[in-house]
Amino acid sequence: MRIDVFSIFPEYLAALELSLIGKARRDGLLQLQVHDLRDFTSDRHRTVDDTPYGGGAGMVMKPEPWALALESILPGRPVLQEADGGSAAGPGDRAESPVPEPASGSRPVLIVPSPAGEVFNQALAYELAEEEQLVFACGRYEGIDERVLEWAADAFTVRPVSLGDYVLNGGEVAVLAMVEAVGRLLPGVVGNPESLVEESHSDGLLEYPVYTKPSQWRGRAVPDVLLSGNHARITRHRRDEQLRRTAARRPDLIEALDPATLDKADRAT
Ligand code: 6GU
Repeated sequence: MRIDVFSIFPEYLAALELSLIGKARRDGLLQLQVHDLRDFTSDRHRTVDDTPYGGGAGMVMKPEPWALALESILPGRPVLQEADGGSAAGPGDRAESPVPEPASGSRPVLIVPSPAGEVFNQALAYELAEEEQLVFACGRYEGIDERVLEWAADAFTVRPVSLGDYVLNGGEVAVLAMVEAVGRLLPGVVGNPESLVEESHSDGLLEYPVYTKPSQWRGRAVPDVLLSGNHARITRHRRDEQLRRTAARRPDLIEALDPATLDKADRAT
């Protein structure tokens, strides 16, 4: 997978050099490039914002730096290329010709972090993990001129995406979260793929509680069943804990469950 991130604070994304995602990049499983949006301005002050039409508080990101930035990573963008010997062009002539589309013909997905977007979740992480190319456009201030999103829809699948119902100062922290959630689903990134199966949200429920040694700690015991060696009972216990915890903390997830995925013992819990 290839990921491009555009931001006026590229240093914010330095954390993507660490841990699992950093290793995936060094191992070539993920090609991730962070770009400074100000490199696509042409005035002395490298201006990326201006006052909003219609008035109101704050500033809006200007459209042209965004267009130049997004064009810079499009495969179809015209580039100067050597003309081949068989063409009418003389030796040493240069002709413009587009970089070819990827073989699959799939369009890059442009993700625009915004509290006004669809809410990011594990299902969307799995969906994005199937894409060849993701592009993240980090807005700051009151957001990006809306025409950029309309214009970009010619070349990208545009998806405004939110982390949840609260407001951040810009998209950078949201990109850290989304790239980590998507990146860990790519083949080879998580050492033991089994760990992706048993985690929270993989089956629509929250994860069961976990314990390690010692079995007695500051007057608190690990549940007996986990020391029993009876794997059928352990599986049932963990499933019950998932259901109890999800009902208590996230009743919305219980409502969204497909009843066909529940067994008789689940319904009793
Ligand atoms: Cl994706 N961006 C911003 N600026 N604020 C947010 C968010 C995203 N998700 C929740 N709040």
